[in-house]
Amino acid sequence: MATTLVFLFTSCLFVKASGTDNLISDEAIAVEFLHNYNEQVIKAFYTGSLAEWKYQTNLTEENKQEMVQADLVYAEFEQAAFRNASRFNVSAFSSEIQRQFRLLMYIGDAALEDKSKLKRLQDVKAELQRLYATTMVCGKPGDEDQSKCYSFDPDIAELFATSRDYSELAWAWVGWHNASGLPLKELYSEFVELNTLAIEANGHTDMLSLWQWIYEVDDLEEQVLEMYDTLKPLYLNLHAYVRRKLIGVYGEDYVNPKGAIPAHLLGNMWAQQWHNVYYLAEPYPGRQPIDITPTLKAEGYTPLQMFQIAEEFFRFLGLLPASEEFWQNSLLVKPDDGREVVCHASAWDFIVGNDVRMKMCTVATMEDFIVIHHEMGHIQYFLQYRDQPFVYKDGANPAFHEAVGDVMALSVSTPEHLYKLGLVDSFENDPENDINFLMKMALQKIAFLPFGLMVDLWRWKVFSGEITPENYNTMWWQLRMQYQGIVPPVERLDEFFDPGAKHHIPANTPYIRYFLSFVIQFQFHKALCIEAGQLDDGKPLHRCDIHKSLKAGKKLADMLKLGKSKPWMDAMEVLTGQRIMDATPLVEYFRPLIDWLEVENEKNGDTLGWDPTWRPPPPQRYTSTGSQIVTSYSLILSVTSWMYFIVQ
Ligand code: X8Z
Ligand code: ZN
Repeated sequence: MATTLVFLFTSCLFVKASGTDNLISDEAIAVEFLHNYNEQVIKAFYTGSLAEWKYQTNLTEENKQEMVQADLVYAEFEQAAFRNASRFNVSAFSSEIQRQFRLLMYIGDAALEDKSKLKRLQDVKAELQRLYATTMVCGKPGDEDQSKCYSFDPDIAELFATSRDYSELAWAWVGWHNASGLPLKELYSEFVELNTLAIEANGHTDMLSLWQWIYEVDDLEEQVLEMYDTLKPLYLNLHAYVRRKLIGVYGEDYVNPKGAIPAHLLGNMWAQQWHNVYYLAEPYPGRQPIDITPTLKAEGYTPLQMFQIAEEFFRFLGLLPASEEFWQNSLLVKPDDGREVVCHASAWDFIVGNDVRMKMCTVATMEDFIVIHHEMGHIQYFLQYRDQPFVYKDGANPAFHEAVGDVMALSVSTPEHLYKLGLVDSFENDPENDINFLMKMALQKIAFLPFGLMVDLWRWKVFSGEITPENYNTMWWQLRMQYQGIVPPVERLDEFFDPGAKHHIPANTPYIRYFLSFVIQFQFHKALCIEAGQLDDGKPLHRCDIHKSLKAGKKLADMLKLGKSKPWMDAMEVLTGQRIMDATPLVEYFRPLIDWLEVENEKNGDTLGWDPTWRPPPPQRYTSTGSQIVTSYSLILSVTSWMYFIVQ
């Protein structure tokens, strides 16, 4: 297959170039070359994507081998494309053709010419994904059968979202971090070495410099740090407020009024979004309901119905319907036929026809309802730019791709919209209900910002060599402490590998895209609300719902259709009239809550920030599995089987 493709690809060019060594300056030949490339890359990409889908939806050794082989075939195709493209002198071509060449000539891992290294890199990547996705946590305290094990989706995720038991949460936190992260450590450092070779072979010094190239800026780190500086006061206020509320549940011994927050108490394994602890942070208890999980469960909503609701929202904006292939080929629930799958939600563009798919182990919760909208945003982008050449079938920048579905969710999450959907039984716009709603949104959006930032601050330092395997974990926790103000429930020294306990590290999915998306989605939201006439009568931004606005839908589609054909500043201008990523609309959206939090924190004498030296005491009941060694700050427990340890 590969040889045929490569031959076709090169022969077409050689006819025109007729054996000369000189670079080709004829733009007409370049256009024909790009045309041929587009025809052929689609087939090669499709074959590779199918193999990857097959593996991620059935993590067997056989499927892994098949995928690695397919990756190598695709790499050969890309190498040939690169070689052929190098025969052109692009400098005199139009900027549009130059852009296509520039994008085509970034070939990722395929730049690694040493075949055995390339194969090893693909093997390591596939194995990292499998190890993470198949992690189980065993030996839950209180379980009669101590050999019973739990996977993250749905068991551990649900425990984290619902438990208020300090020790049980600590068990799940330690169990997950030990079982998922630790076994990846060595493989991850090998991955860093090999991937660095690929980055260098593409002409970049390190990962940050590669990503700056992708974002078409030369000061990405400075830009995001500056952006975070303007948003930090919001986070500090939210942090102080939630910390005080946590003290109300767990007491001052476990949550220190001036300390960082224990990482396992925030309703999410990575403390990245805190909406699951809304119950303790609700500013005005007993007001209008804003959590639809009870309704989804009580009324037995199926994942398919949840997807249909989301898809309808897009269609009612005049956007594209999900394709037949989407409904036929997607995996919307975790298979119960014994297959092991990568459960972390993802959207896939197979490029050929309208073959777009979703892979998600959906459960009936509000969290998943929001994730569905997020993923449907990716699907919509795929469909909108389907007529662009291959190299432009991408977001204007990666953050744009992440923002589309979240923008929809900003409208869908409003109490008024949930009421329209029949998912809450009452709604009333008043200032106290607004503050409750904004608190819920802040726990999703503001709480995320420092995590969204620190993941890649860590990864960039790993790939620049500043962080080495010996201090992977210490540096991870240093950044977690510095930015998020959280502390692990037990000491985590460098023998552990806690970054590996987060999907995007073993999967090597860049993360700064989410930080930026959480900022620009409010820019997009505001622009669409203006277009929908939602803000005309002085309605505040957080109450805007663009539901059924064809004008807003058209404006969004105009931007999405561009794909990556223009620098992101141009795409941003089409939708917002601005050429920068700007945090002002986010601040405007949360303004009533920010003012409320400042007053509240001051009234309670809360100090913003945290003392980085404070550590939580060991959990009262403590447990671990197998021969793992769990180190706590004041107590070292070495366990051989399972242990359910009562300290007091
Ligand atoms: O990974 C995702 C999406 C798929 S692109 C579900 N997100 C990040 C995460 O889960 O860590 C969305 C928000 C951040
Ligand atoms: Zn996404």
